[in-house]
Amino acid sequence: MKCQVCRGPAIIDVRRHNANFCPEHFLRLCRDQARKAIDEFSMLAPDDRVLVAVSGGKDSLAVWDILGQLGFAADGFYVGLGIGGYSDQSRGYAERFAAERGLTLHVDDLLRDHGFDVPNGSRAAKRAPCSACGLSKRHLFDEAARRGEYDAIVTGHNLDDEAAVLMGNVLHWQTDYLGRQSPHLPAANGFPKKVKPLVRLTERDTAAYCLLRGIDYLVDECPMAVGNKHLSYKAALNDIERDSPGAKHAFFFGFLDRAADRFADSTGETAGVTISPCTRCGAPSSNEICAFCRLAERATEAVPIELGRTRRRARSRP
Ligand code: Q46
Ligand code: ZN
Ligand code: ZN
Repeated sequence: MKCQVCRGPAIIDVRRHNANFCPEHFLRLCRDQARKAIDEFSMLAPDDRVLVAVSGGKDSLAVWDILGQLGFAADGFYVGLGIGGYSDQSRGYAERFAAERGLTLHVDDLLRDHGFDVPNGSRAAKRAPCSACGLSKRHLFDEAARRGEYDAIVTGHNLDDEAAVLMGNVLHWQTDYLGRQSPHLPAANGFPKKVKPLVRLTERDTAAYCLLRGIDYLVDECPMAVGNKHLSYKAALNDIERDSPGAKHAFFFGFLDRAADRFADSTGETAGVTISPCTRCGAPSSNEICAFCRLAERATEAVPIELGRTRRRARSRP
């Protein structure tokens, strides 16, 4: 197996490109694909201040590393979700990555800073754990970006993630979600810009990238992901990809090229929804009290509060 660029010994095959690569040229491919995604979707300006949503897993650490290699000034933001040992370990990986490279990592913690965690929040609000978790992370990332005056939030979502989400949205004809399924959501209504530079890379690519770059990441999946429908969509797409290399890419980028525009009018912003500041926290919301504050209220009602305990804000937060 020879590298398609230098004809030296290859260590990885990338079937959707019908090519093999040596370590050096595989790493270059990953950087080039991220650069291409950034340019193709006008994700970032060279002087943008970037906040990376970091989980301690391979995708978020890979995107943080690639952004640095591409010359962007990027800080990280980690949210402790209170999911037992998984959260403790993931925080450790995120902190070590930042410390070893002299990068700035801001840390927020749901229980410490907001009085609840994902398990008790989801129980109290009668929401699936991933629903309570996703809502909390979106809110806290948005708030961190606003507080720290960052221009963009970067997430490590890759092609497998985006194709699986697209499959779920198509299966259920979630037209409002289809209208927003873009790797670049521009800033609007007080929400910061959100971009996904790894949208041209797969999970296998980012795992190989981390291995080759010596990035230590948390391999374990979140224990609360069990039963998450996206995992079954990913498995189905992997089966299709095995017989049809490039199918995932064609599915997702074909949608963006040929169909996404048709759903643009289905998004909340153009469907007559008014956005105003949440009366509790000031975050932009379509309700008087934003979804996060409502979740926090229900979740903290259900949690016995220790006497003398005050909710405090972390000094390290931006
Ligand atoms: S962390 Fe949170 Fe994921 Fe765990 S509870 Fe679900 S959404 S699976 S990215
Ligand atoms: Zn090579
Ligand atoms: Zn609020």
